[in-house]
Amino acid sequence: MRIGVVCYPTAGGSGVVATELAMALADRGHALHVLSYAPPLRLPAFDDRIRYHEVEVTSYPLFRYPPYDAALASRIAETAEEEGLDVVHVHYAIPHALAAVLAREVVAPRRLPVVTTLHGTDITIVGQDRAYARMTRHAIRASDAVTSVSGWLRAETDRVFGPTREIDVVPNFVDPVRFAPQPDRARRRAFARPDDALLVHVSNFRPVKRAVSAVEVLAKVHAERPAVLLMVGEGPDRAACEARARELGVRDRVRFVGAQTEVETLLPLADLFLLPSEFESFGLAVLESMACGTPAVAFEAGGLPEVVRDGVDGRLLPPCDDAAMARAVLDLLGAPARLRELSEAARAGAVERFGRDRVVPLYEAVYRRAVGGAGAASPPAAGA
Ligand code: GMT
Repeated sequence: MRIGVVCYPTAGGSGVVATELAMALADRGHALHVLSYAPPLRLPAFDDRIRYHEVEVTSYPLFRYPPYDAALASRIAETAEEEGLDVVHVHYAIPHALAAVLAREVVAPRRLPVVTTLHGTDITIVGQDRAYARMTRHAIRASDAVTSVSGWLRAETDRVFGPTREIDVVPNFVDPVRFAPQPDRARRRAFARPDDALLVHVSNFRPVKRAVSAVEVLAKVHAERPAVLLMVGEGPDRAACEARARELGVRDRVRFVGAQTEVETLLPLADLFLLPSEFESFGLAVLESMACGTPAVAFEAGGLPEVVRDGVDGRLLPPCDDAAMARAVLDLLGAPARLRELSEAARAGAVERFGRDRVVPLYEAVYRRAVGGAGAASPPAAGA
């Protein structure tokens, strides 16, 4: 198939899933066209199976807000016509789904089925904002097929917008070859001494991630045994994390390495992954860590219980209980055999349940159905 992929280029999970999916689909023989306003973080620069189409937004003194949605819709329509797209798959509802639905209308009578994947904050935070809610609901209904990354997110979509239509759950996935345990732990010495425990946190440091709590947990752990926290990523709360580390006297124990394109080289070095998010619709960073044999300690919130099985391949604690998280980390660090069991189960579970060869065909099935013409949900009732 000739598949258009629309996503954000930044370090957020939706852009990462979109890019990983594009690479996996190219490996399976499809022709891929990625549309965004900048090259997505993990998009390979030299891969002629995946063409990148930049969305250019022209500014004009009249515009206080340059109309990205219109520019994106134009680019989708143009790419569909020039490249003969069979389907366009948009990641993150706002404004991508709306732009794709508009492009579909523009290219008619040529068919352009729209597949929308809901990732999380497009429903749980931004999509619920009064400014966007009605249009988000409309775009979901008008898409030819809709997927969500967890059962929890599907239920949340129904709760927020009312049951709008059928939504398929297609979970996040991981490439088990790139994301794998590294028996050679020599690189770990760049961050931690042999007697240090090494904890890792990867996120975009948005408030929902509660990244400062990772520093709090590190401080509590380090008070009882030497530990280092590796902070990977960039975002609004990064400076607050650094300030808190200084206040708690553990600044030299927290290593900030910024946004990294190859997190698979860092994740296997750690003993545990800390994810103190208030909630996650899925938790892609956790899955990637598990595939590397680094189990996660997180909260029982959102879709995380669909990824981490408490006591089997990680730990899930009561939401926002940082003290419980620190206790769980100390317990595991103090029981190396138990930690090893969790690590092995995390790797095995990630590969068996969320390996890319298991999940990517589910997207292909959704495309086939959309192309086959199952069609969008019936138009919303007046006033909906
Ligand atoms: O929170 C982020 O990292 C951004 C957000 C996004 O859509 O870019 O991530 C969401 O999508 C990921 C991929 O599907 C999920 O694994 C994350 O759990 C989800 N984030 C939240 O729900 C907070």
